[in-house]
Amino acid sequence: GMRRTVKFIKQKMKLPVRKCYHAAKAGFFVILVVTILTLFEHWRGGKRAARAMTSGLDSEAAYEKAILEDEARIIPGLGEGGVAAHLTGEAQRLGEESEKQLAINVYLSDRIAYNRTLQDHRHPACKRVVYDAELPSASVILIFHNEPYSVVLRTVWSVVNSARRDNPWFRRANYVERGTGRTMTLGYPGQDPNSPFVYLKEIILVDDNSTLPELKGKLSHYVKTRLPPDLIRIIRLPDRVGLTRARLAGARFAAGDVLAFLDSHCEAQQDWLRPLLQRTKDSPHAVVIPIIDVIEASNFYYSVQDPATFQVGGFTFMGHFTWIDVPEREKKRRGSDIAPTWSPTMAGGLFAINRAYYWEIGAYDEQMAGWGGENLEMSFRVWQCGGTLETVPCSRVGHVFRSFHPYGLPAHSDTHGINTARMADVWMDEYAELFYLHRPDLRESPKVGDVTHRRVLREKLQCKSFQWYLDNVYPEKFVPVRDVFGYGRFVNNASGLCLDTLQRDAEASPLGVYGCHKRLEATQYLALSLRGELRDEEKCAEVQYTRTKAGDVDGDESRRVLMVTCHGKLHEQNWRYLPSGQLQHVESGLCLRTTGVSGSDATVARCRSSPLQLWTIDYSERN
Ligand code: LR7
Ligand code: MN
Repeated sequence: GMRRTVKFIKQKMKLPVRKCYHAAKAGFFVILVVTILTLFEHWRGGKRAARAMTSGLDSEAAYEKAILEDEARIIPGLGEGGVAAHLTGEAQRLGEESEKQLAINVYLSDRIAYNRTLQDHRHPACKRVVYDAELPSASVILIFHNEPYSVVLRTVWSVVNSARRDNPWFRRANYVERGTGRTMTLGYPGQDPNSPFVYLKEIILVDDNSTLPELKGKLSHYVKTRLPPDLIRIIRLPDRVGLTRARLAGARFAAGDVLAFLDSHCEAQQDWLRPLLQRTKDSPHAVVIPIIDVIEASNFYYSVQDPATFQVGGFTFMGHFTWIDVPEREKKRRGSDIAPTWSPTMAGGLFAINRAYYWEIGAYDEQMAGWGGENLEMSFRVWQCGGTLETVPCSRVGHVFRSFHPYGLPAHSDTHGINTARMADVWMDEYAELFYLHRPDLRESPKVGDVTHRRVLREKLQCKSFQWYLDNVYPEKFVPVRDVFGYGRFVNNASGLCLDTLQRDAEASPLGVYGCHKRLEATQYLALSLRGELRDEEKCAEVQYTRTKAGDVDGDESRRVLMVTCHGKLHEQNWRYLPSGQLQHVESGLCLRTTGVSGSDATVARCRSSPLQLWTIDYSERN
């Protein structure tokens, strides 16, 4: 150290030893000071950088300012109670503009209170239901990709407000436990009785890699400063994974006894959670669905026609979810208008399930990307593997139905088709063919990927067949290879043309004829049902006619045949196949014919022996 330095100075500067000591000391002092100053600067700079990185004071202030501006925009009372909200003049125009772009009137949404109240639309009998004081805890999971900011917040607020302990409807709750007679405090086991919330463990927001900036720091800041502490968690996914995997991410994170999923453009009605929790407690293998009400995308009207009637889920072999009326047999079985009602399928976005059961029954097929398919997959799986799917009528949640996807989906990939093919390959057995009839391009396609692990799951859970599902869960479903006298192509003897829906999908479109396809295809896949309908999956051929005073069919030539949604009551949708090969419309007595021109409409006319009236059904014909 010092000694060597002194020696060095002595040699270089040729100074006496004592002076060298002084010089060395001074030098060390300078170096020390400089070092301290440098370290201090470094520390300050580091602090500054760290602050910038964690979106420090500056941006927090900017978020706060932006949120205050948002709040100033809200028009008190607008849309309150769930009534339709309207703006006028320029504001109305801007609203319509935003709806054209985003499928929701976002301009209007930004001006409706995020925590607006809703009128109670529940069936009156729901108010008299007594629930257990102690129920499972719920993790409510909301997933979003580029959803409108104010719409997401309204969803969150409705969940928060419906779980507040000071809500009057909780006062009617059962403080004396059924069975034991113990006096209970509302909540889930282990919950702090002083918590302002009951049954709600957490709300998990899963951001499926949104790109809208307001859904990032500003949303986090809003949650931190305006919503109750320690209740809401935001998971930011580093990649866009699609809705199935976004829900999986939320579920992996959740700690509640029950997972309750919602889309991020919903408003929950009061006391929507308890009926769902009670049912999953009573029947842990029940996957439960609220009644899904319509919130209108253009004016946020929370619309309910009749609280006593609601629909349950059906499906088409094309792989789409449909709404169907509650079947008569089910109305008898459930026993009451507000009892849990079996549903053959679910729409997919709004449901609750016991968390352990969710994993046990196979969660989701994590190879489903984008949008679509997961809803029918889960529906069939739950039923075939021993669970039930039930609408719980005392739970109602509104959902904004949009006319298009405002967000982009993975480029050029038809995720609905691919996901549905994956579903069909695992769950539909031989009926998968009815899907591939609509999507021959996906048959054996590499796009669909490997489904072995899902087949293993099906094996492991010893799930029942799709045939069992059709026979027992959804016997009303028209199955075009089962409930028929004959099905396939209806080939005209004279012209060789086939009956064809000509891809006219609108209600009451005329049925036509077209050159027969080599392979059976969806537009030429028609059936003569055992009850006597000439139909495809959803629509039945019908003839509209009048009679003269004498009882004859008025002007009996060349009436068009229209494809109208089957009503199951026959009447003008009733046909019979005569031994001659003619197809006779029963009520009018007229026979189906064609002029023999490809692409023309099929018609009915007085029955006569003409090969233009003779038809061969080219697949099966039962006797
Ligand atoms: O890549 C995506 N990542 C996402 O996180 C795409 C979407 N999402 C989010 C999106 O922000 C939204 O919150 O996923 C949620 C559902 O997407 P929507 O609202 O565009 O779907 P949808 O309401 O049109 O479609 C219905 O069918 C879908 C099939 O995959 C899902 O199951 C939806 O949840 C489902 N919605 C409902 O069940 C609500 C009732 C509608 C009906 C009928
Ligand atoms: Mn939706």
